[in-house]
Amino acid sequence: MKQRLLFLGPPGAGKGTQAQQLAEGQGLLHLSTGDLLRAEVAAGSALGQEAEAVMARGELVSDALVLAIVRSRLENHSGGWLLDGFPRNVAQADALAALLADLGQSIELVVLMELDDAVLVQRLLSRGRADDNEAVIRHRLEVYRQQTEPLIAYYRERGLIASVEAAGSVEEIAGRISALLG
Ligand code: B4P
Repeated sequence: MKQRLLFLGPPGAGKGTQAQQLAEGQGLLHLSTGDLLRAEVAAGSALGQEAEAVMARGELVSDALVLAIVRSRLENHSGGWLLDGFPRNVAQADALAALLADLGQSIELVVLMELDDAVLVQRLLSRGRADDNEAVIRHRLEVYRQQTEPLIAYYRERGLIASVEAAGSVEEIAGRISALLG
């Protein structure tokens, strides 16, 4: 089974939900930059204070900050991993490629979770996290279209993308994903 995975998709597509379940089942390191940033905010660290206002607006935290978090986790880990919510733009994807080259590793598959905007907005509104009000959700979708969506072409050119329809129950979607992993 593929062991070095990246989950890509709009906010609310269910990346975190599926990534957590798959990582637990397969014994992979689950690296969610969103969760790691929220943990820093909760701890009140200097990094968290820098990230908090940016996240509340639905914008992307600085590449340098996110990269430092990912680098420290991947450098100290030897098994498989699943990156969830990272990279979020082409600069982060290039930095990840450089980091993986340093570590002598490579991405085996990019799982692209696809879902209609109307369903995304509904899911996030019912979750109700601090950054889940309608205006901020709409802005996060715009940021996704402008900054993250270009990664679909980026990874498609590298032959790594596999798309998954992200509508349906959590179990149905998990089944579709595991069918892709071999
Ligand atoms: P993230 O934490 O990555 O969150 P997300 O994209 O909003 O959600 P995700 O797709 O993981 O959906 P989930 O499974 O939770 O980002 C939050 C913020 O952090 C960003 O806006 C940014 O500011 C910052 N950030 C993170 N990474 C960054 C980076 N690399 N660079 C810069 N900034 C970064 O599911 C959503 C909801 O749907 C949940 O309530 C879930 O229970 C529900 N759900 C899931 N699957 C479902 C299903 N099949 N049916 C019905 N509901 C379902």
